Amino acid sequence: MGATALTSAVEFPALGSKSRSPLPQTAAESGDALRSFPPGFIWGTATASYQVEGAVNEDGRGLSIWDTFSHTPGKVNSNATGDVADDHYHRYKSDVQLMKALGVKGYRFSIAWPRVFPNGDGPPNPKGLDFYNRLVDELLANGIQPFATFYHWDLPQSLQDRFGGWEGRETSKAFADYAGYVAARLTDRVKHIFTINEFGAFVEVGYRWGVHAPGLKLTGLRLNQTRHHAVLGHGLAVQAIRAAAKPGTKVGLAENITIPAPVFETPANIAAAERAMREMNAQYLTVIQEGKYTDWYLKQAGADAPKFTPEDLKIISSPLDFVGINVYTAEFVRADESSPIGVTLVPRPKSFPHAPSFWLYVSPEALYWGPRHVAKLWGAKEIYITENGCSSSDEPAGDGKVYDTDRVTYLRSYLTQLRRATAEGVPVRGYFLWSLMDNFEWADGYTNRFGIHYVDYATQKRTPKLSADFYREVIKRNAIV
Ligand code: GBH
Repeated sequence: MGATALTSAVEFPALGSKSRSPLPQTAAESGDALRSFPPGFIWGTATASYQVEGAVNEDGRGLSIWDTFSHTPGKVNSNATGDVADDHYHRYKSDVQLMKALGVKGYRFSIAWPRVFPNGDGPPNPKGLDFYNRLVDELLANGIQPFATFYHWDLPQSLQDRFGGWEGRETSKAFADYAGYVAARLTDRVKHIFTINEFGAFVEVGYRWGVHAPGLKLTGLRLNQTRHHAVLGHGLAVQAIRAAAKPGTKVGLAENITIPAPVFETPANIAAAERAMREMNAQYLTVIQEGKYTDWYLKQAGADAPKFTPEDLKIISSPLDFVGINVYTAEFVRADESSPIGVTLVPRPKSFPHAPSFWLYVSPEALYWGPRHVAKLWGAKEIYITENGCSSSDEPAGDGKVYDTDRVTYLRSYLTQLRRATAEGVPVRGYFLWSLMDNFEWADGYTNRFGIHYVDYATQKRTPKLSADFYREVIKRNAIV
């Protein structure tokens, strides 16, 4: 296409007229008032151990439930595994350089529990932790703050075998011991810790739907008890981390809250969305923030309600320094007096736009309502967007570049909603884009790419996509471009 093809036949006489002020040249100039983020905002990228590291048999790493699951034929698209993934275990130094080139201020990665404790409990494997020591040092040497997640789903297989994984209370205890051990050794340099990534995903998808490891289909009391042990494990870990960490360490979590957004913003719909927020997250963030399960949840569960003690609830609701939320999509709701909690879910039409990941409905409003609910309902003083991003078909063009304009459009519209939140004073301190690079997308294998760097899995070559160029500009200007 030649440049002339870009010449519009339409004239805009008003733009040239002296009676009007000239239009800004760039979106960023169109007024920082509309586009920019608070000073010191932490722009980052995120990954998770099993999705990027590979090196599954190196330096004494134990088996995780994802090794077992991905090696079971039929569980993962094309029977893909994380055996090699992005080979980040060996390439972490050049991956840090990718981040440096973007200008990110923070990197959210996860620690593979079975590298540190190959059996989940018992003797530690110092060589496993050494990898994270090297990674953290490399990040700091390049001016990037490390943000560590202690559990992003790669549970040691041994805990699954002995205790049924999170079905057993023993796993919650083992998690706390592991968390304390790591905190003692990393918090001289790592100042932000997320205990667990996405209770609402690994429990529901792994233990209820059977689509993720360990591939179980629990119901009733067993499922509710598993949910309870997940939040209990979080609370025990918060206490263990506080006991072991250097002063100044901040602890939180990274939850994929279900985000009810008012289908349009009337006071009644907004109030309904706030009620829905508590109930739709009752088993996870709500009990963590409030120290009790909602009456509605317990009533619905009836005889299947989880068994717990008042002490459990205290542990689960141990105070946090910040709340991290992973934000992908929203659920639209409206006020409805005929519903017992005064709110109804508005159904989605088949035509509702979504990314190649079928579940990823494009709903930028989630990035406004998610943090706003967390701040308003629970008074969170610090919020991080611990993930946000989208999949795209991502085919390299003739020049080798990936022109992922869909991802750029997605990111810009979501960030516009996040900007609305920060402008209103919602205390969002940072944003971690999922993901730094394409990686093992769980049961989808390598099909759905979420990276802003394209990974050629045959050569492990990383190439910045157009979205990486976009993000670099956002970071440079601390503003939406
Ligand atoms: C995040 O989950 C994860 O933290 C991250 O590891 C992942 O790569 C990223 O998003 C992109 O997916 O197959 O029907 O059971 C986002 C929330 C929860 C969305 C689980 C997909 C599975 C749907 N995810 N869900 S289903």
